[in-house]
Amino acid sequence: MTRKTSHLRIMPAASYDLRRDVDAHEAERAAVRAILAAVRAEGDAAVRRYTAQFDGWDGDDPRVPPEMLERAWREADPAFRAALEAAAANIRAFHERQRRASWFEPTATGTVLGQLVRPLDRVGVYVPGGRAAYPSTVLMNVIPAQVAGVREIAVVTPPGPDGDVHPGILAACHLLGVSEVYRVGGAQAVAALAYGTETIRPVDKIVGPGNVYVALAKREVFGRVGIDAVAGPSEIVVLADASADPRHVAADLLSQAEHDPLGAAVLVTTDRALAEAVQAEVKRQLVDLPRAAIAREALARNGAILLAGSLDEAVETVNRLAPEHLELLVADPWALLGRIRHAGAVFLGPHSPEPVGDYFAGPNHVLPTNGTARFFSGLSVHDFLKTTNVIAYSRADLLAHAAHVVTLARAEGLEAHARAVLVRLEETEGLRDAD
Ligand code: HSO
Ligand code: ZN
Repeated sequence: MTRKTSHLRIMPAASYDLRRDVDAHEAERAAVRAILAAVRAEGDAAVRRYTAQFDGWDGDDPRVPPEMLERAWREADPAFRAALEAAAANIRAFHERQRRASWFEPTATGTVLGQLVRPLDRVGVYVPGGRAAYPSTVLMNVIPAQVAGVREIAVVTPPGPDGDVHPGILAACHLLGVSEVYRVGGAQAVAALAYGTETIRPVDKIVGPGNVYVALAKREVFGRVGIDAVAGPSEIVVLADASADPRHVAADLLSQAEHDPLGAAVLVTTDRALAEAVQAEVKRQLVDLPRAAIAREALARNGAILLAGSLDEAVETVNRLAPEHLELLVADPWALLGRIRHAGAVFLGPHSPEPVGDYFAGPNHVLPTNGTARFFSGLSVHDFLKTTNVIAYSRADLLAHAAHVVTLARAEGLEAHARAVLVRLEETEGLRDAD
């Protein structure tokens, strides 16, 4: 509307930043707090009221009946079913590699130390509806939980006005054997999962993307339950040299720009000719793109072509941006990989367009956005595991190290701690003088 231009601006690398403000949502935060409090106090009745208000459905049972799940699978296009099955197999195989085993380390002096690795008991997966209703999100959130060994997985997703749910989402649930699916969305879904209602039992952790209300609600309930990293709009940074095909670069930039008007798509290059060719190519490819309006807005707001003076500057820029997705479309991508410090996922070479990772290759597509790849990782099996420390001290070690423990306890003024050790020494003949 106001921004008709499909021009990606060419600018110096140093003048661009990917980070978008995440804390400016005071009005939404107040609304979310009210919803959380109401669901906590009133349970199902409040969930139903908000579902009627926000989704236009006033059904009395939020559970998706088993027949609905089965029908979604049966009536799905066979090609879609086959693609889902193949993708699920790849995603499962990749995540199997991430399993961690409990470990126990016996020492020569008879002590055993270790860690028990255990799955969470019960997890809730939020699957958005509307413009971002993606069956692939079901695969990417549910499969790592299943591989971790989580026994109970509840999916929540907003209904349409008839109480219907996106059939592709239901088909994906059916394929994965998820039978606990609720037609509830927004902050009320997060509240139900965190606090529980008469119908929805509370979970230990809530994962999955969502709009600003969902994201704020997850932050509010964090601590009572676990949450995954709060995902923002999708981002792609392409680092390309003269060897890159401008049509590939443009197509890949648009692949993430079409997600969301707040998405970001950035080319970093040392090659001015490539920069100009990509600029022209993006314009050309936008012409018949069904979601051109969204992509144009994303490019106008957060799109850029960054010219770097050297490959070093290009690499530094990428690390500064810490993008969710990074493509290395350069002559020797493997030579650059060792210098990449911050990115959610890296795609190497001309045959790795980002959507291959979104859907199919196996790695997770739930990745850190908004610069958080500096300290967060993509969703993985580890997000559904936790550890319990194990200490089985031997008599010999207790005797040998008692003095140190007692010293540290007394240094903190904690005499009862000291005595818990000393009482055992007293039981051991001839060791009184140890203290
Ligand atoms: N690129 C998105 C994930 C996605 N793409 C789902 C297509 N469907 C965020 O990484
Ligand atoms: Zn995508």
